Amino acid sequence: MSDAIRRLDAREPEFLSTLDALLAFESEADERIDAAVTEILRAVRGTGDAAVIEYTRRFDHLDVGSMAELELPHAELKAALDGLTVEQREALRIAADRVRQYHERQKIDSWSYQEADGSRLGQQVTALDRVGLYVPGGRASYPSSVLMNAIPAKVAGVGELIMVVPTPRGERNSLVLAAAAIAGVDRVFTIGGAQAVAALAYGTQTIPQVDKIVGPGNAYVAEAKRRVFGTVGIDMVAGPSEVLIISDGSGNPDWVAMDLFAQAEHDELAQSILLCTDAAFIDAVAASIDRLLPTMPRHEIIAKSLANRGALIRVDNLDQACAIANRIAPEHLELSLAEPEPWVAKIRHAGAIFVGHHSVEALGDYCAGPNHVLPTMRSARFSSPLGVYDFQKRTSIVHISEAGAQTLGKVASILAHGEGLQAHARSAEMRLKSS
Ligand code: HSO
Ligand code: ZN
Repeated sequence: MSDAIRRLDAREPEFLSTLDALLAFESEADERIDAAVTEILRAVRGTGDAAVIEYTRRFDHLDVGSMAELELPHAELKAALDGLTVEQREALRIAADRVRQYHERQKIDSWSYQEADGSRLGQQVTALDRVGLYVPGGRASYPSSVLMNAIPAKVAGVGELIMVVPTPRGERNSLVLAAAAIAGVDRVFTIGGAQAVAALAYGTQTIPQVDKIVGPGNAYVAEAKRRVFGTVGIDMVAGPSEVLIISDGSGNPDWVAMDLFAQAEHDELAQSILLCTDAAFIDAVAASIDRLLPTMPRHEIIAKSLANRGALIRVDNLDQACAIANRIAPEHLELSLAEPEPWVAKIRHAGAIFVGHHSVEALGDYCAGPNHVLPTMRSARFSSPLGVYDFQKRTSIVHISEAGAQTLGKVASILAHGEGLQAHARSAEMRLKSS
């Protein structure tokens, strides 16, 4: 029997505490990271371009004389796109179009309503002026994530979208640059790390200050984003990726095993869990894992991830599975069920729900249309997928008529006196026609 992944039984008394321990994930507070980020933020704030150039030389082994050399002209993005195979270019285009169509529907519009006395109240929606998009270098540099972050920003109408991506020793990822071209990114700088976050947050002589920074990054980037929050907005600080599959045993065990692998191959800390009502099917999935794992190029990462944080869990029935799913609040939930539709509404907490045997997470990761930037670490209890609304903001509009000022003036005056705020009371009372 497979020892690649732990087996649990939800009917055992210790189950919930075992589950909670498995879910717990602490991003370790590292004092060295704190100290390094403090220094980098201070230096970039102080000397701008010069500090960014120096850190880029030190950390990315890229030696340039001026910041202008770290900006990629549009022609280079276009060249990256032209250099792809026809299939790659077409696949990126289809994915981008589908993501755009989906996100178009998320746009919120301004609204207002008029009251009987002629007063008008409303909400005016505007896009952010300027947004920074961080794209990591190295293993987790995903062109699909460029699309998922950049397209909602563009759909919202963000004025200028500035991407930063480290290119250690000048090595560029042409799929990432091509995705930036397709998504309509306005400017690209080949810088990374905490220094790139600082440059976007504070602005330098060359890099304009942005209003919000989105996109994933390593521990230094995450810490830098946390620290500049307030000066600029940030998106969520994401944890390792997670999938939870609920099965009634009606699926193909190889498919389920591969879906668990797809999450596990992201990261040794990624989490892949199966909840299943059918003991024989769990055995079949375990056998599929054992057979398929050695065939995977990333088998080492997958094996570590499954051993660290994975589980095959036997449940009594689908109601119990849904209750456990809501406790886990997973980033991705697959309903691998013969009749999945009735169960969708029973899931209250999940970043995205994939309904039925053909709705596999990998499609959502690339091209179904919804965003793949989703709440992790149980934050689906209180937050939502990245969307157009993250790049729009709202302003309240108050237009009170003379008649409205009479009725509201009296109400405000009473409440202001109650709070001991005389100027508030007087400024409301002054609008009252003396009666
Ligand atoms: N599953 C990841 C997104 C991704 N997968 C990018 C492949 N590329 C987090 O939702
Ligand atoms: Zn993925």
